[in-house]
Amino acid sequence: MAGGHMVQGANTMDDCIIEQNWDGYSAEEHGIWRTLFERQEKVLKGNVCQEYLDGLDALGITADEIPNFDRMNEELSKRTGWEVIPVPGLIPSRPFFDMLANRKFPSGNFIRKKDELDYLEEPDIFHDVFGHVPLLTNPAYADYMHAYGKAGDDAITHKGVKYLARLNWWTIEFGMIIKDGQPKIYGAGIASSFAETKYAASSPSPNFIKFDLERCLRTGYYIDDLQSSYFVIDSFEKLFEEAVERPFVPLYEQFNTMPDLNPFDFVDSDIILKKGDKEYWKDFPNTKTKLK
Ligand code: HBI
Ligand code: FE
Repeated sequence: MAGGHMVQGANTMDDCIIEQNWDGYSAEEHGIWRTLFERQEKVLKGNVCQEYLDGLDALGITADEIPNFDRMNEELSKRTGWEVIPVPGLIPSRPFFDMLANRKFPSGNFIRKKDELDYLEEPDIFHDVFGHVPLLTNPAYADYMHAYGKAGDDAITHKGVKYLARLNWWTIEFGMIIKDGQPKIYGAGIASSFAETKYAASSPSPNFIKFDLERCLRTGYYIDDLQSSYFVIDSFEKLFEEAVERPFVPLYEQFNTMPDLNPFDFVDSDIILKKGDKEYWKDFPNTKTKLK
């Protein structure tokens, strides 16, 4: 998730970490979790990758209540060494990357209000835990997230955060994976969003383009609307291999001298898996924000 205000002035991991205070959640807040969970469970069925569902199961994440991080981490750390750490919201890039580089996933400890079920600025516990955490039980995806975090330090030093944020967007947030010839959901921004799940799963509008690392590093995105294109990986193992097989810094230096790409117009190197009819985007640019 991007957008929203950062935790001001925090620069080390410890500055950003707070208590989850699980006992402090009200019945109403557990009720909002249940509403969101049951709504997503219905629309994700048949449209999300099996690895995601296996993760929900493995961690005992259900509609019944907001997950308790200590309990969830006992199982998660046994499987892939990851643990979920409560933070108050978006945190600055440096502690964000440092946490991922230490297999710590920062999750908001708050849940959205009833009147903001469908869009909120800051990643809340439903976006972070329901969206991101289940796949951290999958070893290949967990290794990818770790490699992604470790790339952060160089990105900050070499003006590459903009590119890493795009890679985050097109994989961790809005990535799709091919299963039996069909694109299935794995990105947290889709899995935790009612509208985007239905749209990615069944709208004729979006393009589906084969994942390519350089294409994703160079392709900007809009934070305030559904995607016009999705990038589709073959497997989490291949995504991890692409992320670690060569250094990113030379790519940042090369891309800094080249124009950004956008998610609407194809480029020659694109392997198009499915060309959308762009119906949803016919009056582009209908977005209020600029390409990031
Ligand atoms: N902070 N809590 C939180 N969650 C995020 O996903 C996050 C963040 N800070 C920075 C950030 N993401 C992005 O800038 C990175 O993806 C580059
Ligand atoms: Fe997110």
